[in-house]
Amino acid sequence: MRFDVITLFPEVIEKTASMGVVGRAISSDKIQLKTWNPRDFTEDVHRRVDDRPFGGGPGMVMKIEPLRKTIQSAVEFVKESTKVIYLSPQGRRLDQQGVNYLSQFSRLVLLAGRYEGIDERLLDDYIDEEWSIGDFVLSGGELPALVLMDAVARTLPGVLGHECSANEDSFIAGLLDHPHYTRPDVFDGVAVPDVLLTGDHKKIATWREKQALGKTWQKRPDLLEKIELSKHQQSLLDEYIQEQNNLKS
Ligand code: 4G3
Repeated sequence: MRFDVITLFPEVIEKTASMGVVGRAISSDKIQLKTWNPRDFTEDVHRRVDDRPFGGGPGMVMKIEPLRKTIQSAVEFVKESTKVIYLSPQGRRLDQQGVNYLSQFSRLVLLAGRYEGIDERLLDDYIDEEWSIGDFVLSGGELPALVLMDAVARTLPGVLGHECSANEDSFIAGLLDHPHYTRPDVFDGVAVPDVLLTGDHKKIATWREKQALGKTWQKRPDLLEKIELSKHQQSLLDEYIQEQNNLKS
């Protein structure tokens, strides 16, 4: 999969994307990444990329012409069809379902805005989709672009070490993740759950599913309303709730 990121801060994108899971995906050519700086598409001596908003008020707006040229150059750089995505608080809220949707495209151009955003006419004519990583405002779209790239990259075949680990993770099945433990087997007097030391993989899988259901019920009950539990899952959750009640009384 190919990402082209349009940004006034290409180093932020390149440095961050060079590390960890995404960095390895780039090194092994499972992901291609190129950054595009609108400042390189200015023609005035001052290389201006911002301008004052019509109607007045505080803050600046990204200049329309350098951005249009940057988007067009990025889109035309490879023949492959592409979706042009703008990261903004006004966009569709990104969740794992949205991530899976975006991962079907072989190429995404991500526009990371600065200042108060971009001219509305660019949005209408040059942007295919507007996405948000959450209901808060940041000083730029770079972190949202990195968040989107990371989440999409993890869904691509061969990007995670363990082929199936993306699917077992939080949210993929619509549930929160189960708890994790590592050595030592007793820490601050608290022992690891016995079942995890039995080596009985079937029992461990059942325990983990029950924990995932229980943690979701405790911390994010809204997620349970969105999915249909199997009979088996419902009885695991019932057991979990019963055990919680027993602990309390
Ligand atoms: C456009 C995205 C871009 C308009 C970008 C601010 C948060 C998100 C920006 C605007 C951003 C998000 C840049 N902040 N929630 N800042 O995904 O008002």
